[in-house]
Amino acid sequence: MTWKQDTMEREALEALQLKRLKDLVKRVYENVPFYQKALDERGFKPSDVTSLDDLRKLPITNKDALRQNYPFGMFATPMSEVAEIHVSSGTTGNPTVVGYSRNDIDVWSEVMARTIACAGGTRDDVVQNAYGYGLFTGGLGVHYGALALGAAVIPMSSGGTKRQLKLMKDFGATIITCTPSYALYMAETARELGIDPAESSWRIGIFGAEPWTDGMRREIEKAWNLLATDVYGLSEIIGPGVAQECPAKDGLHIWADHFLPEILDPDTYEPVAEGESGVLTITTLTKEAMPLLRYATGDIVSITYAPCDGCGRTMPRISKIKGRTDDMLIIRGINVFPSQIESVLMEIEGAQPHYQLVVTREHNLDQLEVWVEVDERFFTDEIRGLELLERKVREEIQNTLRLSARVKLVEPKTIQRSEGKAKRVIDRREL
Ligand code: DLL
Repeated sequence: MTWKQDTMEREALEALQLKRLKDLVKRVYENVPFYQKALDERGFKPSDVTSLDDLRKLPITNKDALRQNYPFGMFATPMSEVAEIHVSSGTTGNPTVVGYSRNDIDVWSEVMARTIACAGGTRDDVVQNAYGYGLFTGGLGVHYGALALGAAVIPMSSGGTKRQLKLMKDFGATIITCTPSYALYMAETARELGIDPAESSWRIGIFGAEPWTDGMRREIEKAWNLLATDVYGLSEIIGPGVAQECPAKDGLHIWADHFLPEILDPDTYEPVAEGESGVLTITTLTKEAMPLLRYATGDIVSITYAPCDGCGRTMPRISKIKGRTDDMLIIRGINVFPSQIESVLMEIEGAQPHYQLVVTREHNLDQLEVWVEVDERFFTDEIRGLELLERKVREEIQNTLRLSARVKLVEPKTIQRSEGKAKRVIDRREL
């Protein structure tokens, strides 16, 4: 099922975006002191928006602005209009607070319904929702979308793996929604319990909230015998339901009638050419309670405006997330994203999709240690097998990333499992 907006001609989409942008700039200017000040400083008035190109004249918003205006300084409506509040867990300082009006919840329901439909879901599906419910946006976002689509939703939340497996079977759930790392963890647990995950009733997985590669996708699809699709979103913009892959798996359709994307150079914030990588920056065209102008997500992607051969949707497609500006490790001057290492590992026979990167500094020199779980048989085989594999991992990382790393092969289940977002990097350098 598609929504009529999904297949809008580009011209009509841009006309709608412009209309919404004009209204948005007026609303934030009148209601959010932070934006009024930023626009005044630029000598820019809401009536100056005459084309989408004027977007470039608007200020960039980043996470710091949200933190500094904690808790409600960025809200554009009084609390009487606010229907729901969520929080994005930060590791330092104040968390980021996001507010939704009643209409924002309707928009969220719509974009999440479009998201589930884009993955191939219908009202006949039974959605097992294993994203965390609570302040995290994953649980309720998927929940609202499933309801709006007319599907049945089982509000599992994350964790309780045995119960997840039991209810999947007893209820005949057809869609699973959770982080990709939790999908792998559940497969492992199923096998331990003597359940063959490949016989599961799940036909589609809608996985996101953390980076994962196509190699990881293959592992999940093989384990669960389902179609694994990628869902992207972030609390500040709305939660899950910003962009979603269709079964063609050729980029994530971003719902650009609500979320206006720009891909910018992370240093200059100038636009990069179509197809080039940059920071995904989003203007929330329709949000009422906490609208944002040009929010720099920190996520690195490229974009294409070509209609999708797979599903016919015209909504632009972003690539899978290639990394984050703040996740980029600089090791001895070389820029490395954890996802690049994951891609290398996933090509190596015997390496498992459970890994962690440990960065230290010894004698003023950065050291990268790659811990990766390998098949059980390597530990029962002669030691030679382990040595050869270790060398292979080291060489492949060297060849692909021009980076020398120490490799530590560890036994299955050594690396900590996660029911939500996996922790891939341990940076012990005190920078
Ligand atoms: O993770 C919202 C969400 C819930 C998305 C469920 C998808 C499914 P936050 O906790 O605010 O919100 O984290 C947002 O997570 O900026 C990305 O860096 C990362 N992220 C989200 N989806 C993906 C994805 C939710 N599909 C941050 N691939 C974002 C890679 C992702 N990274």
